[in-house]
Amino acid sequence: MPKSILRTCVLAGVICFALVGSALAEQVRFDNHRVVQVRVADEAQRDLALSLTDDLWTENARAGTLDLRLTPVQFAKLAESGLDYTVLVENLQALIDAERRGIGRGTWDAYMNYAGVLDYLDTLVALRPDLASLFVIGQTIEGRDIVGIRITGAGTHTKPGIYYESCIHAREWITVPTLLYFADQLVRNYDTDQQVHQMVDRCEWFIVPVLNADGYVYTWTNNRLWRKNRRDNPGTSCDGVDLNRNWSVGWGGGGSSGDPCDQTYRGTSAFSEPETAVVRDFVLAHPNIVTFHDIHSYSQLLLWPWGYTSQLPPDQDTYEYVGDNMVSLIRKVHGKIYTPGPIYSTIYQASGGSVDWAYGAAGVLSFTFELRPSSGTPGGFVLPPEEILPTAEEIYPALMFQADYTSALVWIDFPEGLPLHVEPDGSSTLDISITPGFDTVDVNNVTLYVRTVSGGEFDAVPVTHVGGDQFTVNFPPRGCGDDTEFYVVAGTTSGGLTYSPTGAPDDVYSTPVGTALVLFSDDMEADFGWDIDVAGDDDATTGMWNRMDPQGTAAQPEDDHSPSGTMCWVTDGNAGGSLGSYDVDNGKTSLFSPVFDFTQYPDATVSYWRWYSNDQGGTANEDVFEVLITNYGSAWVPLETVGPAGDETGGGWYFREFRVSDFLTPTQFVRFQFVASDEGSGSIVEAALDDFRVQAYVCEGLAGDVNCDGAINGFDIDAFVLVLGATPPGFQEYYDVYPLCDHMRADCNGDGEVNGFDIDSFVLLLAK
Ligand code: 0X9
Ligand code: ZN
Repeated sequence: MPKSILRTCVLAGVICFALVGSALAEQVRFDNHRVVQVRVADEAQRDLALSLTDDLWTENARAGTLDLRLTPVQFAKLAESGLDYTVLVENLQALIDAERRGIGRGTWDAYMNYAGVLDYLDTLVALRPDLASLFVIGQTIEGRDIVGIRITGAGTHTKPGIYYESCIHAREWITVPTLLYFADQLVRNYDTDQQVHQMVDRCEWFIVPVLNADGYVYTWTNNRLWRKNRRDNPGTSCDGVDLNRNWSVGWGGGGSSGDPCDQTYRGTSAFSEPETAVVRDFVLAHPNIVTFHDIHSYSQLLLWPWGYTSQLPPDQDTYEYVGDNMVSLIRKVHGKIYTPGPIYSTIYQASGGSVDWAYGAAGVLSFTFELRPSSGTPGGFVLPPEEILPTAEEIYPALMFQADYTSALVWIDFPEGLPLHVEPDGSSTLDISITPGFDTVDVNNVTLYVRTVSGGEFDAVPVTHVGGDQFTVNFPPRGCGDDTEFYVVAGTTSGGLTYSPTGAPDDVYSTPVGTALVLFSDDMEADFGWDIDVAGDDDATTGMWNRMDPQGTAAQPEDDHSPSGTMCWVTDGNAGGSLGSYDVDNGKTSLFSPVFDFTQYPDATVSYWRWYSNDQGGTANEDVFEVLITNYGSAWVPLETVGPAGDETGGGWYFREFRVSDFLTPTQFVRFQFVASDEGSGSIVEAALDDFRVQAYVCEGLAGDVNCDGAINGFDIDAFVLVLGATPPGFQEYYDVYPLCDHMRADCNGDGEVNGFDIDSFVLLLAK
């Protein structure tokens, strides 16, 4: 439909209904209605509480609380019921009156009525007609257009589609500006925010801020607390169908009602209502849609299927991963805590809901939010306008993360991890795996971008396809001393791009350049100052750490790890008469490394080979093996926790390496601790440690070997002269002859610069 026609009919509709509303209807008032929180101990108390009201506001299934709206008469009954309750709001009407006032004149300072929402969508389209356009998903039961905004940037390849709707429940006003703000950010920040730019190019965004348009208008004109649509149910004076009980998956089940007077009336059949039917048709007509969101208020929850059954969804692990990330992103913005979980167990059973349909029938990942405030907070749906902007701000990064995760064109991973250092001579490789997401990789179009000086230009290095999902690339020779910053870009077969890290080039990976210098290497054949039970709180009764040639059992290694030698640290290396003879029992045993001074080596890494077995015996896979680090005297920080379950809890030597500064700012007293413990009874716990090593990455020691042949001698003179005569900062004349070497090797006096002051030191080095 051309925009002008759409606009006229929408406006005509709004004016028409607004006039009818104000001419005919008295605003429903809520004078002296209370909002109360009731604590219920069991089903019977829950039923009793629900019988007192026809307006359940929300429920905290885990805490056993219900927020209810009560008329003065209903409240008197509650007071007599014997139920335990707290009054949250004494006079709801006063809150509603305050809500209408707004706090200023800014866009997000007050709630917008339906006409205001449509105007705002127009504003966004006018701002960036190249990115945004309006679409009509269908008509409401009263004939209003349900309007959405479609946003997408450059690129004509088939893009992953991301669908959002809010205000399926009319009174949940905060959901409207939350989605409008989200659309606003995508449109307005396209030119200035790398992440927005990439995501807007990558995806096709469909945002429907007011799905229940009739109901929303009605909350402005007639009844602030209207929830359902405006269906005129035949044979009754009760209007409306709960649009979040009208979808086909689980339709008619528990947590929905067949009574038209009920707030959760499901309608006469699944998709009996035009508002749900048109969304169904829209989603099915856009098979590129990969994720679906239905935004509600309130209770500060992040929910996923199922709502109709207590069973966990097949993708529970993915949901938990994405959900945990989303709630931690939300918390970072204004400190608000949202609880993640499946609908059924987190709020209550709700059958025939939108996200169950999106997941169960359309087959896309679906989420539903319950926005601010948390349950038990005065106001509930009537959220003060001061909280509009903070709510919108905290939801934004969570939605971006979710969209990024679910719309990945390809997945870029580093099977060997990210490098903890890069050699200056160009010998360090980066292994990359690229697996299909919405799209597949163009194997000839993968690039490593790398630079040594922060803020400088990136060099593009083509990445080699090894075969299958595997790729590899060498870091080009780097000037020693500065960190290398890098990111990877993978082109896809249909012309998209995927970045790692996602926010590149604003965000980059960073790693020191230098040659590995072993500061400490211990194959455990001799005692280099390890201690056990330093704090004196070990309480294991058997299986304490000792250093020996282990005697093999089904849970303990027969051989240490080192190629030569026989010894390692092990939680009692004796075998004994049975598997459980010398394993860790009844408590913990702790092993402490020597103390290291890292003040000169802020980039130092630690590595070790470890063995852990907890998967045999009575309570298998319940204990953990912990590795911790401290600046002596401060708290211990976890470096890694092995187990309780996983691939590495059944014995076997595994290698781990960490950069110390990723965990703490190193001082001269850094120490490591290895703790094996046995919590339950009956489990077999064994741990071992070998080949512990601390490395730093340095440029010294190489000075003078300017031709990089591994020796300092007369053959370095030509190279040295060449560096001194070359043009900084690139020293190209030198690299033309020694492409894999490092001009900083001519910094013989170690002052960080290459110049005539190095000549004396160079001569001294040659004379050594
Ligand atoms: O009852 C509902 O529909 C939702 N709570 S609300 O207070 N916003 O009404 C919770 C149900 C979860 N959502 C879906 N089943 N889609
Ligand atoms: Zn809702």
